[in-house]
Amino acid sequence: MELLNKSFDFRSDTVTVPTQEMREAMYTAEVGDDVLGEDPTIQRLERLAAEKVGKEAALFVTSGTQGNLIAVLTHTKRGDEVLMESEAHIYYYEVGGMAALGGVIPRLIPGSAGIITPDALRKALRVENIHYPTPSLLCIENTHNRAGGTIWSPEQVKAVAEVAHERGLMVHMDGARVFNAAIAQNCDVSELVAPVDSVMFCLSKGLGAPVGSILAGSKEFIRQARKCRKMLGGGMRQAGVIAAAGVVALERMTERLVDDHALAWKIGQAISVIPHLKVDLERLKTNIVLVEVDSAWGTADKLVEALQMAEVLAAGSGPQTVRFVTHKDVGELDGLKLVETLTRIMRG
Ligand code: TLP
Repeated sequence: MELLNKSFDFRSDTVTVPTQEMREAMYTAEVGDDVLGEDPTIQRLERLAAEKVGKEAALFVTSGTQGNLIAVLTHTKRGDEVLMESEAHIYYYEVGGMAALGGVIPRLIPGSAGIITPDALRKALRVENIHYPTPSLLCIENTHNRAGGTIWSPEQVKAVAEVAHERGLMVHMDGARVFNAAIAQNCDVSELVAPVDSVMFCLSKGLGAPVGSILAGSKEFIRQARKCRKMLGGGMRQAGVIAAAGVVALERMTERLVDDHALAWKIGQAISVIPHLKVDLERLKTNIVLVEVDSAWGTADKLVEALQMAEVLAAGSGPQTVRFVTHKDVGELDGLKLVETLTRIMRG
């Protein structure tokens, strides 16, 4: 698709482009062969990332999808059962990688706003029986994408992790937007991920880096994950040129996520009074605004197309759901343009 005007691009925070500071850091980055363990910029990023999330070690990976896949492959063996919420990104949007490449079977637990309760997890964990696959991993998602950027609190994470650990499962957090989750509830990201064995987070979403994600966990887990990344073709040689932007993302871009949340809230409130559109403001805690389109008016696709004609880009998230994501490359004026355009379309 030809990009009409990048200022009105609400499809995702993945569309953010690197800042000037990132570009300069990339230009001057010291590099080496990372497969041989010789890229100083990647080493710096991995140390910084591990420190930020309070884990022993971290690994720079190509994408969130690769980070999640490596976590599943490292924590499980073929035939194992992996538990997750029914609308989990790992299940919904990652091309079935865990089944195709890991040979594991997903077991879906219905959640509320993307959150699984300890009771629901207990019920899903069956008592050992010769007929059943062996459950070995629980994946949770914070923030939860398809639920609308909803957040797990540190207590909620701790409660399900305790149940999983009691039953001998490992716990992985798909924390693509975990810095959004932390800042939205004013807690430290390390507190939020302390109960989990591994966490993946993306540098290339709200934090604005052009490429890359981080997988963090214990030293031994990361040693195995590094080997797995190599197997998947993710050994990236002089990738310090992109890791340099990741360092800037972690040092400079986490605090500004509050601006994305404030803008999303403003947009959500304004949309909630437009005819034929509904927004669940209770759920709107971070940078994802989910909007339900009244079927009497039409479908989500119809609305996305009408917006596109007016140079506003959004994404469908279901037959009647449109998603608007705020990020560093959209501001108040873009939000205003979005709301005005929606008002005109729905009234027209
Ligand atoms: N999500 C993308 C699309 O894949 C839908 C988006 O635009 O929101 N976990 C979560 C929770 C994610 O939201 C995403 C990306 C990923 C993992 C995968 O990250 P990438 O795109 O880097 O592979």
